[in-house]
Amino acid sequence: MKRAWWKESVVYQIYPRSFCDSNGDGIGDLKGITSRMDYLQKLGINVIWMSPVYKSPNDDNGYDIADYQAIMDEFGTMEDFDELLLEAHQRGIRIVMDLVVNHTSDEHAWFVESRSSRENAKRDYYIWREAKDGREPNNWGSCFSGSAWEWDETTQMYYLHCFSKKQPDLNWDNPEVRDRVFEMMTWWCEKGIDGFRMDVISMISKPEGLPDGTVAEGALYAGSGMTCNGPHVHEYLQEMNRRVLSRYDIMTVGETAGVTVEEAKKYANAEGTELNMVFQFEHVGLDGGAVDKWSRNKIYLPALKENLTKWQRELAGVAWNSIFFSNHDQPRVVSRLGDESPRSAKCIATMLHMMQGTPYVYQGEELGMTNCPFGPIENYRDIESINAYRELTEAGLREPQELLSCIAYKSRDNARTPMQWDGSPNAGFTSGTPWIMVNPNYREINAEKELADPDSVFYYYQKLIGLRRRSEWSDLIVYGDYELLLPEHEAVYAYTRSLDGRRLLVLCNLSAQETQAKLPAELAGGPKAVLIANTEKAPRLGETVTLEKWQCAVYEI
Ligand code: TEU
Ligand code: CA
Repeated sequence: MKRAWWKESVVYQIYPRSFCDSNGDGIGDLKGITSRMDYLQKLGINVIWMSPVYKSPNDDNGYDIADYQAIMDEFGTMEDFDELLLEAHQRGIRIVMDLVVNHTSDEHAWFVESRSSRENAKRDYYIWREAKDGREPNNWGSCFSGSAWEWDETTQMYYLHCFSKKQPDLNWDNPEVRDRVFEMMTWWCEKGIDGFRMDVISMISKPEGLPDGTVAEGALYAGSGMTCNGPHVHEYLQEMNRRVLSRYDIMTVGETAGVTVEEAKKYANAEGTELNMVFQFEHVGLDGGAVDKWSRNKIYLPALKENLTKWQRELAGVAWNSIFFSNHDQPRVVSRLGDESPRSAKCIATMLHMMQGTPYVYQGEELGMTNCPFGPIENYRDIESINAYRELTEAGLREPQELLSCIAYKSRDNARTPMQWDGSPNAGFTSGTPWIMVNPNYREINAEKELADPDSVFYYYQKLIGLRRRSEWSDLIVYGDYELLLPEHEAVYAYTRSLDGRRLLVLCNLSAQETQAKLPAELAGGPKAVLIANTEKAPRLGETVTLEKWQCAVYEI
């Protein structure tokens, strides 16, 4: 297994809009992030991935970029960015930018030109089609409801937008588009950034002829799966790698919606001809509904174990895993897999952080921050939730109260409430009026309180990160082989990690009930060491182990 710094890293994702507001306008900003750099260094992470900070009208909170080489007004200035980069580097923390190049904002200069006339030199920077029988060119739906096509009066044609109508898809088949994107990426690399997280990068190559997709029972349009892992996607990423990525010591992670293990072996191949790793979404799709994500299904643990084990086994030695359950698009994992108790937060974290791959900690996850009781749809801010509520209720496809309870459980806004710094008004996030409601539990769950409590979720994450990055078990945790135990057990997630004759046993009772687990005889002996546990005493190992609710421990055996 080839060593690499990005394999030995722990990444912290910041959603700048909700992290820390330095000027009282209720919106997080770059100076706010810089002011919290010591907190991040204390946690022990060594890479920060920031969601987009570029100029944007914020139709999708920065994932609609109007100028890739300018900073969003609300977030500050390029000088503020340079200061943040320096402060991070001085602490040994690398900065990974969010690269959103499947689409731009409709306010980007390229699109303003492209839509001005059919003959404009930049017309083919985007995907324009004539109406078909007087309507949209195909039956694709936008991820944010409605058709994926928007009619443009000026030039009497439709343009494609897999997300909001203010996020027109770039035409990656046009070599000029690739040139412009690679020039911009080079500009950021020359500034000294340390990598890219690539937004929906699996969608940049559309299927030939843009054919209709299948409209699922209960849906209004064909899903975005049609656009994932398209015919030229690997060709374009290999070109990006040759022309930009391979020239810098940077880290790259693809957000590859719809990726399979087979595709991931190409995107994240060990030869390094494309990206270092990818985010897969099968595990966070296990509690989806029949048609879309709006359900309250719970994830069945054996199914989760089977899926994560597939990814651990299949990529071992041929590619590299990212490990996450939280980000700005996912509900809070302690509400989704746990019971919102600190002990369940630590148990989930242990299950994830002891696997092979690069772990990603999402802002507030290290505190055990939970989903937020938003209540009425008016309290939501996320375009995905608001549009889904309107479309599905107006079409009579979902009953409003039932849908609202599913939105409460799965909305991306659950991850976007302000970071809870302390028990002061607005959780210390802002001295102004926050752009989105603060979770009412901020007095119980906040960084200041947890920094004063040695038994807090924060210090548990600090210890987990320390074990991976700076301990005698680091190589074993980063590079050791993964082997699942007890595949059928409905409460316990147990696995081993092995390297050069040393072995770890990870035991997590991911349930609210005490349970027993039978261990293979050779694992039942007294451990050489207990690396970490979320209870005073780790469970005693034997043929049968009794685990309290949400109890976990990691042993060297
Ligand atoms: O997300 C892409 C994506 O797959 C999301 O639509 C995800 O499937 C959905 O939000 C889950 O409910 C990326 C960004 O992470 C997201 O924040 C952006 O809204 C989206 O792309 C468009 O840029
Ligand atoms: Ca601000």
